[in-house]
Amino acid sequence: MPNASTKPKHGRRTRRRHRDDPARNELVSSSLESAQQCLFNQDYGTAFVHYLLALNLAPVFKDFARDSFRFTLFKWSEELDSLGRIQDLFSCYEQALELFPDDEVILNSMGEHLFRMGFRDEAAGHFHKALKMRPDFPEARENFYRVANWLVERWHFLMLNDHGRNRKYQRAIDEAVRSGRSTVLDIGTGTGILGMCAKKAGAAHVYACELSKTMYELACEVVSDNGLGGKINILHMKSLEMEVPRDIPQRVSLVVTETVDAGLFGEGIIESLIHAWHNLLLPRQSDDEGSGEPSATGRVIPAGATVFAMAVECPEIRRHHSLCVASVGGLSLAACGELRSPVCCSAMPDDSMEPYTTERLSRLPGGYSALTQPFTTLSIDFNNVQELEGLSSRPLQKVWLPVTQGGKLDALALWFQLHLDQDNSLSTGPDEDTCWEQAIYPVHTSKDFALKSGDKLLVEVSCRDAYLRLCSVAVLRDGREIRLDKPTPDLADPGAHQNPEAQLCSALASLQTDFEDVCLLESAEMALVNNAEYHRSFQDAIAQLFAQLKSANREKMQDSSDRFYVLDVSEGFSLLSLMAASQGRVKAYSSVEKSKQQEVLKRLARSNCIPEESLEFWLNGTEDDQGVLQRPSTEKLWSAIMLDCVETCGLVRQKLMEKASLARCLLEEGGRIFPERIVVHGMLVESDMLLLESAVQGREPTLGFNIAPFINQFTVPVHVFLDFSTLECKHLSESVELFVLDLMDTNANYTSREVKVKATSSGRVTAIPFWYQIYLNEEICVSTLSHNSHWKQAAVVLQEPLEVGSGDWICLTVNLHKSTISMTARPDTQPQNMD
Ligand code: 44T
Repeated sequence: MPNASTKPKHGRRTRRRHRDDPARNELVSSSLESAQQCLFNQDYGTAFVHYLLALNLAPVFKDFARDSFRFTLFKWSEELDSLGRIQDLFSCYEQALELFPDDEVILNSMGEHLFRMGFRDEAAGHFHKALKMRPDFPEARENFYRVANWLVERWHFLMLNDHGRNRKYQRAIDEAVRSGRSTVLDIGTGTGILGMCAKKAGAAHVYACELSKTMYELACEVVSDNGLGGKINILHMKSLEMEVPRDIPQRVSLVVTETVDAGLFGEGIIESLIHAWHNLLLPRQSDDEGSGEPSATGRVIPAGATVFAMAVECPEIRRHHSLCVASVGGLSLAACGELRSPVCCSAMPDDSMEPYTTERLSRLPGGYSALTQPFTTLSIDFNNVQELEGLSSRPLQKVWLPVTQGGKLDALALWFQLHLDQDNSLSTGPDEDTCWEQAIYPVHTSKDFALKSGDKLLVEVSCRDAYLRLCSVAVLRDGREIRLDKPTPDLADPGAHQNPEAQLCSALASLQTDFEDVCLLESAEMALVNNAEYHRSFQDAIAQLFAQLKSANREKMQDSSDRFYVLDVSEGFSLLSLMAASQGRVKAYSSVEKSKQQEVLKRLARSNCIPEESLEFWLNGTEDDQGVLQRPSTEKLWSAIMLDCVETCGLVRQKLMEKASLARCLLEEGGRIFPERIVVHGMLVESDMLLLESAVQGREPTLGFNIAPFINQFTVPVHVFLDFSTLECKHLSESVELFVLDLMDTNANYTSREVKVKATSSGRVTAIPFWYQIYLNEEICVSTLSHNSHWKQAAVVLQEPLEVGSGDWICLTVNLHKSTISMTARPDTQPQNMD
């Protein structure tokens, strides 16, 4: 650590004395010299210490030594990283930033380390600061774009753009403040909007709390820009940690909050409100009852909620959460045990499982059908603390729902109405014109089971560990009960329900045996396993490659010990190595890391008669990333390497091209990389929806407050996880080829390309959705846009919409920088002769 006493204090006198101090000057120059010598000898640790000493003693040399200092820091931190000395690595960066607090390169690099260690928020803060220091710093910009979605989640834009919602909150707050509630706490203030509404309505004291550091800083900026700086006291903390009088001087008469997620309770509103009623709010009933003075009592906006749910059939949900295919790529999956997503709401909650996921039902490709009427699952009064406290101890509620339409029971969907006060409420229902998603509780039943009209579905509703849990338990059909919480509903014992104890024992037993066999896959991995077309394409491409290699090496293949070596470096679960192994005389290496998933592959190998030694796990025992791409053994090279090139979110994987270059060097003669080429396609569209999700729109202030310029700093140019097939938009062109990435020949690659696109309708180009044709070889191609793909699409959202008339030509500049695609669009002024 730099010694504080060696730092120049203040004033000119001190500095002059330093400059004139010969012993000190001597030390500085000898330290700088030693630093350079150590650098030359590649002794980065010692060089770093010398630089720290010299530059702390003589800051005048900082500019002169900046580049060498950075170089030393990066080299030394690489070494510390590879030695696993993470604490030391970060303390070096901290010392470096004490010396160079505004150095964008150091900030960005520290952000990258933080990111790799999983500290996303902190990483993002560093990228953001680096970018503020130098807005044209491309590395920091790309890093920032990758993390901006976590820092400021995209729904903030949707909520601020939802004028109906904003106005209703404003009216409810106005009314409460006008009726005398003049001390207000905004829990989870986000951009500060509800707190500002309270102040504007005339509240005497407004406090706000926010747990996210980025949102807290944003709220502070917004509030002070709106002239409310000293008037709203914003705290960077979770409401549960707040105390009177330590954090706020007095109890408040009004709490306003919108800490609700699609499942209502997922943001912890129940716990927050119980805590608020006990610690932060005035009691609901004043001691002096009947005085008619409301300011002595406490109240919450929203006052309460009513929760609804219904059973749905939805193939899109099904293929993301359950196994829907019996075989893929020539492999029978009969022996794989139970494969399903971790989203599961069982009677016995488990940490590894999320009870629900969220979707906008109206936007799911293929749609959905309601199998029951919506039913009221729960009503809750946020102004009644006893009710809030009683929620988790409420007995399990059993609801028998008449099935109104036959179909597969894929999920229960849940939404709610939020009663802000008596007059204002919001609905998050699937038929509403809102930005809200619904909570989806997938049902993992056997493949062939379907509900029939006239059945009765038994749903159990409970509220445990802060989540609302919905569990489809049984179906009553023709007087017989079919259990759904067992693997094969048809085998259910109709008498079991008569004895609750016996029922519990059998439920426990079935759960225990189940878990032995259950292997969890993320929903995108599940959709990939269900994608028969993807596996068929790989199967065919591998078979063609082996046939080519065999005919090229006829003599070699006569040697019965000779085999093809295949490496699958897919991220997450993948069946590709097993498919390759099933083609015989192959040694296939899989990068699947999780032991449960490896067991599934081994089990499938046995059941598909693939010799055990044909499949190996590549990453077993290798700790670092460097080990991922190597030769199979010193004397062997790969016949095929399968690269996972596109992320589920619709972006090209980071470092794909670097990986491809490395992979090419590890191929035997005639060996291939799969895929060999990726063609990016896109289309011009006009989509207001994409704009609403990307930035606060319009020049009008939000409820009279200036918020947009602050939150819009977190706008990113590429929107991910898009479902292009259900995006509300107007197509303004045909789909066009935008870019080609050649993985077999990097020399063929370029980093920028101009593409001319003809508008087929007139409108405003607001976005360019894009997707990929992944060529495994010349003929076989997989599209990330296909309806059964596990991939979503991405879209470039233009900063400024571009007006086009039908027949106009638009010139797109497409850039690829370190696997990141960016695009700009401008009217093409050159006359076209190919019209
Ligand atoms: N998402 C809705 C959730 N917080 C909305 O840090 C609807 C999602 C959504 N702060 C699509 C559409 C929509 N103390 O900034 C967050 C959070 C903060 C707290 C202090 C606490 N106890 C909490 C709890 C949360 O509150 C803010 C809002 S929470 C979520 C709101 C448009 N996808």
